[in-house]
Amino acid sequence: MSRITLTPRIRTSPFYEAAVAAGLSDVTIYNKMILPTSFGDLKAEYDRLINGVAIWDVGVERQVELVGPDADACAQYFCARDLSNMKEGQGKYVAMCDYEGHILNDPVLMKLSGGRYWFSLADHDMLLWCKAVVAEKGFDVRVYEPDVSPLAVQGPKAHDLIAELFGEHIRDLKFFWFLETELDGIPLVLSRSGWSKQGGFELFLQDGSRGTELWDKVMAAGAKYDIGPGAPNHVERVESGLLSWGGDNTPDSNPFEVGMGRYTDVDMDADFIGKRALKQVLVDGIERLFVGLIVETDDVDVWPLAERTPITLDGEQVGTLGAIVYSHRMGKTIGLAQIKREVVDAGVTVEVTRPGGTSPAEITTLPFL
Ligand code: THG
Repeated sequence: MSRITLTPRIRTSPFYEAAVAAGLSDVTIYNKMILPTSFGDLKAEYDRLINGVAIWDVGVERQVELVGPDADACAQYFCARDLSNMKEGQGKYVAMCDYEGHILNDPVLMKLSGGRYWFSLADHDMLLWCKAVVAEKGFDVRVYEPDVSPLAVQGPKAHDLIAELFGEHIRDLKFFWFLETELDGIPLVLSRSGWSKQGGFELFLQDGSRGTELWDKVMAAGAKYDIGPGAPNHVERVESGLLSWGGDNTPDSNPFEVGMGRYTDVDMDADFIGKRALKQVLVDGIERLFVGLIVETDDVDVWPLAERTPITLDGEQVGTLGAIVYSHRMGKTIGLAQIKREVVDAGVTVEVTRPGGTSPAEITTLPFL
């Protein structure tokens, strides 16, 4: 076991001090920031997410803001999803690709008032990419990282808790829609979103000096629901088939190979980065699919997976394993993988390399639950 040395190169979020005070035990690095991963009892954190309500510091979901006369056109140029019907107050899950059609990120894009957009990003250097493209294309927009830090409140009791803090009207908020609001003078955006399928919200704090204050208010209101600290839950997200960009996929993956085909509109009128390459992918055929695996093993000690491992068929590599967990609800060990299309279509049993050994695995569709 090694420890992480904090330095000014690695940013902490406005909720970091509150998380440490709450007993933070494990962290990882994400977007060059500290991402909490556990408070010392992974099973209790899982149970709280499935049955109760949990609070997560996800300040690592860094924002890139676009603002200016060309913001609509610029946002569209970055996204492989048709944004023409997008409304203010709405978020959409989008793929951002490079010119070869490889996916660079899978953010939630939010359309705010005043012609602003936020890319709420997964792990990559997207501010650099966005600044370069905007400058080269001559879009009339400002691109920068605003003072915004998401705090997730997830689980079946999140709705009652958030209704108590913000009012009953929040129950009408549709999935991925949001309100620009405040909590006792703390400016924030309240969004019905989050990296779990258990329901919940994200509070996008807009004043980095008030992280502990916001955390404490949510904890105080959540006490009667037995709220507790947690982190983006690896087991639940595998069960739900939610993509972890950069972990589940190889760097040369296109959106069709990470399960984002249904959010990819190559036939729209507007141009976007990677459009020509993605059209060609559909002509040539999609080579790999993002699938679930049910792994035949009694060894439940399969976490963490420190690197993607090969998946083989008759000794030949046919895919890569990106995640493997023991599912408490299924009572099975399950994984997420990219596997060659013809192997998926054949429905055969493959062999996975996992922490501790190799095991046969059956291919299945996502989500598991
Ligand atoms: N919230 C916010 N920003 C984020 C994440 C988030 N940035 C990083 C990362 N998570 C981005 N990745 C995802 C992946 C999946 C989903 C959201 C963000 C998600 N997907 C649902 C699904 O696939 O079933 C719903 C998609 C849909 O119906 O449009 O929720 O969590 N702010």
